[in-house]
Amino acid sequence: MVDRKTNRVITLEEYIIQAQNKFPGATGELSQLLRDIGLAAKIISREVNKAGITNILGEDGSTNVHGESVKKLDLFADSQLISALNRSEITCMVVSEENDGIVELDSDGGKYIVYMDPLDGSSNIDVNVSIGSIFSIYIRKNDSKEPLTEQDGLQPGTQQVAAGYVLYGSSTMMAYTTGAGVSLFTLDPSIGEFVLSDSKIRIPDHGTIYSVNEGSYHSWDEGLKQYVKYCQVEDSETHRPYKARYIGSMVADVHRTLVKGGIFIYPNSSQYPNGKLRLMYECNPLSFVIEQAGGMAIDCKGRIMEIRPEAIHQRTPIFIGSKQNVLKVKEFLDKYAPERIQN
Ligand code: AFP
Repeated sequence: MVDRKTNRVITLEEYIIQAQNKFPGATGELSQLLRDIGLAAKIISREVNKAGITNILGEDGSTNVHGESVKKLDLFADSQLISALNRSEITCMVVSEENDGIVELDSDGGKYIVYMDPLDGSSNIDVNVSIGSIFSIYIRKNDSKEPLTEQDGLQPGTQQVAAGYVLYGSSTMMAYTTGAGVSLFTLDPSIGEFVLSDSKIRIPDHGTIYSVNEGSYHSWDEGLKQYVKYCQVEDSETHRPYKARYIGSMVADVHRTLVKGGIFIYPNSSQYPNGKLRLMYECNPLSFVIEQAGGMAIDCKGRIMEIRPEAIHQRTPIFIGSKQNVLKVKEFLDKYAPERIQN
């Protein structure tokens, strides 16, 4: 996108400052935090792009808090983001997929709490498929003189002050929201800057793509099985059969859903009774982005962002995407499990 007055591209830095100037009382701290994340994202993007030609690919031999093997780039991304956030001393605490407990930062009264999945979809790294970083920002509620605990971070997604993701794909893109729509940036490698691609991206109300790991079909609830059958039936009026697309990197699957519409699903199943994806650093931030773009995100019962978290690494089922598609899957879920319906 080009600035009409100056006829030149708008960088992430400029955009953040312009947005901040619209709020005369703003301290500039949230803007700084977003710029810190943008800087770390550029460094991670550079390493992701040269992963195949350095010795950075592959597993480092350890496992993370969920027992999954840790890839070297995961650790690199984790440390880059933490040190970028540490530098400006406005973030008091980070919760990361890569760390079991909370990570306290060297801030003197810093009020922000950042959740992040530094490199989501990392099992795709070795096969050169898109991966991403996800972030979610909250304000600390209790007195900054009290010692920090996990409780400080256990806030529902509706309390997020900003959230977003960086997608390392055929190009590197960053999308974020502060609750006033979703802005999308593309990294221009020739100038080393994120430049504005869209300042108010909207998800289509209805899409013709469904995205779910169908290999797990037999472990799903009946409602979901019936919904997927519905997606596969021919019906010209509703543009069915829908296309099936599943990358296995939530950021990439949700980004496609944001741009093209449709639905991404990671359900509860007999294998994962509470779903697999993490509420605080995968589902809440991406739900905030999708809702701000006009879409919807629910678990089996209600809105993802209204779930009261009980643990920092909690999991949840998720159905996220275009409004009409999410409402339709909800119809099927409710029909086959009416006891779950929330009033
Ligand atoms: P990894 O980071 O271990 O690759 O997991 C990716 C992820 O958390 C999410 O990004 C995907 O949507 C989902 O897991 C894929 O899970 P399945 O392999 O079970 O389909």
